[in-house]
Amino acid sequence: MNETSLKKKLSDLPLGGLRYFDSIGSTNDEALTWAKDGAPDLSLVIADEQTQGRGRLDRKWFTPKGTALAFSLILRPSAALRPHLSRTVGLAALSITDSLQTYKLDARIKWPNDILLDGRKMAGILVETTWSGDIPDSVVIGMGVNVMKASVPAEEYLQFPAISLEEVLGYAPVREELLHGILSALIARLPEMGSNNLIKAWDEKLSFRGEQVRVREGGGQVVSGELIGLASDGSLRLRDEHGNFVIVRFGDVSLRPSA
Ligand code: BT5
Repeated sequence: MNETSLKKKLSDLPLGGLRYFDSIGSTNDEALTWAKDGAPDLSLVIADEQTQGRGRLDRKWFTPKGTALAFSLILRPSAALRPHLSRTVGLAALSITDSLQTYKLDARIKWPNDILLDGRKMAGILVETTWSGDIPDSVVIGMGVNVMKASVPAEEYLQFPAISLEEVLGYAPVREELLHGILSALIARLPEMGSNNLIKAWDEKLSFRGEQVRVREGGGQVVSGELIGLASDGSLRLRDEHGNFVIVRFGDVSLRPSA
């Protein structure tokens, strides 16, 4: 991957700007700084390697050189889009699952931000927002996608099993082409952000529906119940053992071991 080939490959997309790095700490950090410095809508930061890639709650994301996609897209939300920003992670997740249809793969979304193939994590999403007072000024959508086998970290670093596209397909897709597919799918779905179509499509791709799950919330509490689906803002709905509906806004879903 290099800057010239990337620019050529992405030239038909309405990107606001592009910054490419052979190696970087985190593309999300670079994108947040660029956003504060006035990056235009749909500006892209991409790197061939990350040395300080981040997940949620300061967890690490591994991007070994030349093996994966690691990029961050900056959105400048219009006033019409702002009420729907809690759906951004769904937009991002769907852009990956949509683009994988090109490879005839039915990827699933482990709420909120993991993309699964064969029940294992092949991509993760980190959405971060910059604010001007109370108004969201920019949204940075970071995505890490395991393309080659060598992108998958050793098991001791993982809380959940991981996989690469190469392992599933038997070959590694060209990273620039995959990136083009994800970005065009995301841009195509942007007008749906305010509509129920987005929630419906996201809901249809959820993994573990109808199963008994545990969700560890940001604060550490654990909620258990049957996974029902999404609320209209993208929160997760469970039905607990008393038959009550419970809404979870942030957390990690895992299957509940059967007693
Ligand atoms: C995520 O967090 O899954 C969000 C990952 C976002 C990464 C992108 S890469 C471009 C941009 N720049 C950044 O710095 N970040 C974004 P979370 O749900 O918290 O999952 C993190 C967990 O995934 C870690 O604790 C590991 O167990 C596991 N993990 C780390 N690297 C992995 C990989 N390459 N493949 C699969 N699992 C991984």
